[in-house]
Amino acid sequence: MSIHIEEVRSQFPILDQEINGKPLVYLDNGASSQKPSRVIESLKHYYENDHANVHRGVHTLSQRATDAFEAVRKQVQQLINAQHEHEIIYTRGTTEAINLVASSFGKVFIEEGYEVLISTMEHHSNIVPWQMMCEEWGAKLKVIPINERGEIIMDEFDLLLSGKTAMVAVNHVSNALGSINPVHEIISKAHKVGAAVLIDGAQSVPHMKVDVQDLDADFYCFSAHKMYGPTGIGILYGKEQWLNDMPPYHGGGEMIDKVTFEETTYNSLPFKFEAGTPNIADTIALGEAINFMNEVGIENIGNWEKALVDYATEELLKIDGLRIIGAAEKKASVISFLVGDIHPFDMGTILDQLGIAVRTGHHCTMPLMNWYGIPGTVRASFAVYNTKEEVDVLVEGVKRAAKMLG
Ligand code: 7TS
Repeated sequence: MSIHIEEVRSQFPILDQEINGKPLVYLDNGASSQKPSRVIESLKHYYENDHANVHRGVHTLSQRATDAFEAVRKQVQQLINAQHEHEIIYTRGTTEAINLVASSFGKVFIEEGYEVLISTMEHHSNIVPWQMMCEEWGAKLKVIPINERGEIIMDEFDLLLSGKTAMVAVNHVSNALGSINPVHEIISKAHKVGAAVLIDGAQSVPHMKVDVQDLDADFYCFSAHKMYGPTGIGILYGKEQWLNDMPPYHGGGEMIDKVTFEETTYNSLPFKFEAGTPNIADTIALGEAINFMNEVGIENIGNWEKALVDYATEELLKIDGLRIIGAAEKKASVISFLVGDIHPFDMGTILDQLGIAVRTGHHCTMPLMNWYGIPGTVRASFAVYNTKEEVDVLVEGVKRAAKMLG
């Protein structure tokens, strides 16, 4: 099977518009992807027909909402091949998922002198929560170096790993460079010294098949809004044993078993980590996003995007003075670049005039940009609905902007 691009595109109403008098070319999918009609309609259908609070009513609407809400947990379990449904925790997104782990894991498993390893190419949301955790418990944050191509240097990782390593937290795919990291190897090496591993999958789940059991990941996090789903809902996968041994993150309704003024006992998984009324509508709509991805085929999505990245790389490199930041051997969905000494913001502004949406700046990876000694990049990031014609528009746009600004 391959991609029927017109059929795929026609499912995304937002793409069919002009920006500044030019057809929209949306290449900011790393920040957030657009939504197919079925996701948008799911939100409307839910609020028009099924809305009530979940897990607490005997009435029909509450049961309907609960069934639809819980059915998505099963879909997510299948999407990433988790062993148990209760290992899927609903969060607001990747950021909240990482904060949950850093906070709860830290309380039980981090002591003074322990170490947490992250890589040079982490998103701020996979840096700051660990800094906060280390500060709180007297642990040390260490950074795994990368090479100029934007690849983790595995020999350096080996040197950093020790009996003191309690947690290794790295992304599966870098949002700023597109590098696909060897997480399988990272996990197996970390486990040999008894460390847990959290994988930030915000940029991988939308583009490739992920199997958390095959990876043997302890924690795996991602956001619905980067995978054709709504904002405000994300997933924390955690191995049952870890989640059982970790204390709750937030206190409140839903996460309790029994409450007295003296003492509270906690609900079982996954509810122990889901205090308060959850994001019901967006969770249900995430189910439609997963249906969309499964129907197109996750491998087809990845292959199509790879073809776009390869084509764009080839064509962009023909432009005088253009350099691509991040040339990892294995790359997905992202191209970051600079042209001469043109500031990324200026380039982005002219591209917007031409209807082309890219992201410019540090992409929430300031330490990585500092490492490269650059203020930021222009980033084109692809989704399944992008076309080769759009790559051509980008390339022409960059040429034009370079001429104007150069
Ligand atoms: N981790 C990675 C690798 C990301 O790319 C992002 C968001 C996050 C974590 C945070 O996800 P959130 O859904 O909780 O915000 N990345 C980007 C980006 O590249 N441009 O805008 C957001």
